[in-house]
Amino acid sequence: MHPVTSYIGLGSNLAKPDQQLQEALRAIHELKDTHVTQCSSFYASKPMGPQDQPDYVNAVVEIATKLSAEDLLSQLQAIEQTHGRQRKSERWGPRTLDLDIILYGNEQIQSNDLVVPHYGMKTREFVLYPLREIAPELVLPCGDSLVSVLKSVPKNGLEVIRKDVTWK
Ligand code: ROI
Repeated sequence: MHPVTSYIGLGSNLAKPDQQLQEALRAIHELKDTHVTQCSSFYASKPMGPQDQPDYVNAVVEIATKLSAEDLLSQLQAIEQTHGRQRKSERWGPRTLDLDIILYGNEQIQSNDLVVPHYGMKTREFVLYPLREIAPELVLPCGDSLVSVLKSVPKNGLEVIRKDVTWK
């Protein structure tokens, strides 16, 4: 299989979020048949959902992978688990590490456990701005350009907290 370019969203707002993202980045790079090719800066973002939780740290990484989308999902879930994510009953509550497949090549996928492009990507500033940093020319599978989508999404306080992130 030819490698596919995929974008993964990383988020954390518990237990040293910056460190959670850094470790996740290394773990993604070490996945079989997968390499990190670019990573955005780390951003501080206001929580979407309940406001009585800490601010998030978010980033987007670009990978080249030979894993199928389903295999990639299960590998990412395994990384979330080893980083101590506890799934809580509260909807949209705080989390130690969240890894979401934002895009997988130009594919549109809708299965029981996977929807790609990520259903929230077009409204989430903490996905779109980091993505623009590493893929400014991107066109989504629906045909919309990233730049056009961004026009209707304010930054909502999003700010860069770390540049020049490395993963090796
Ligand atoms: N809010 C922000 N800012 N960043 C996230 O990664 C994030 N992830 C979530 C919810 C709870 C929706 N809110 C978020 O899952």
